[in-house]
Amino acid sequence: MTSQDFLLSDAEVAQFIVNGYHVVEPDLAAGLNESIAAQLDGLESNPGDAITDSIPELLQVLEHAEVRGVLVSLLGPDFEVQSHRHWHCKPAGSGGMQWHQDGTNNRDLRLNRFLGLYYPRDVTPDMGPTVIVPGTQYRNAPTDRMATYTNIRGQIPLTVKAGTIAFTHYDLWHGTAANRSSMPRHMIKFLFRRTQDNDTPTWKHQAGATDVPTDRNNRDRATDPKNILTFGNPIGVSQSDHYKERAIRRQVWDYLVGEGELKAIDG
Ligand SMILES: O=C(O)CCC(=O)C(=O)O
Repeated sequence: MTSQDFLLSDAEVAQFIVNGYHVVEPDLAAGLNESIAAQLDGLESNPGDAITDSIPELLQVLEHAEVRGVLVSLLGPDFEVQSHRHWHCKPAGSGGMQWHQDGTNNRDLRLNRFLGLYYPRDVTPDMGPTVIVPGTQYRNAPTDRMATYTNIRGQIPLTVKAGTIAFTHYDLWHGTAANRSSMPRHMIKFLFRRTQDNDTPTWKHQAGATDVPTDRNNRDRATDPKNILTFGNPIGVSQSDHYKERAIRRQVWDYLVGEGELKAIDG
């Protein structure tokens, strides 16, 4: 199968715009996850960006057609795999990591950069899963304030099967739970970047996909992009916040389909 077979649907792109993440479990070569996990177990220090030189098999994950299908869908065919990548090892017994957004936030509606978090070993609830808060990607919060937040409604621990890759919007709020198990938890973080604006959708787009009636009776069960973009509310924000989010989502969608001008996010 090629990456074309794995392009996202309109509904999946809309879900990414609303929730800020998309999870895949590609059918990786037999033994690949086990081999990578064993090599990570054996590393004595963190090679930083050179993790793919230390473990070249990691490149097979990036080259998988399903991974490429997601990247082409969301960033276009000329997407770039950035040189920064990092092995996030949570040793057995290590503590959690506070809520944060990465780096200097993008605040960019072009959906031009996001993360791919690859887990070569099963992550159970006690192994220090990454915890994400869907729908927070358009909200800037001062990191020192965010760090004081505790249980945020709607948070999702990424308890995943070996070989899972979670693609997360660059500005999605996230943290890590403590590892209370006796196993190290491994995650390799990759960064991907758009290099070209879209002038046409780069996923499995159906013309007229958003020309459907608004369906207020099925808000939580929407399966078409228009109603997903309109009614999705992963963390149950209030009506006025939801109204603002909807406007942002429509701008992102219009940008991705190659129409519409981006306005200032806080306008
Ligand atoms: O180790 C993790 O689960 C998350 C790491 C993290 O928060 C980050 O890379 O910014």
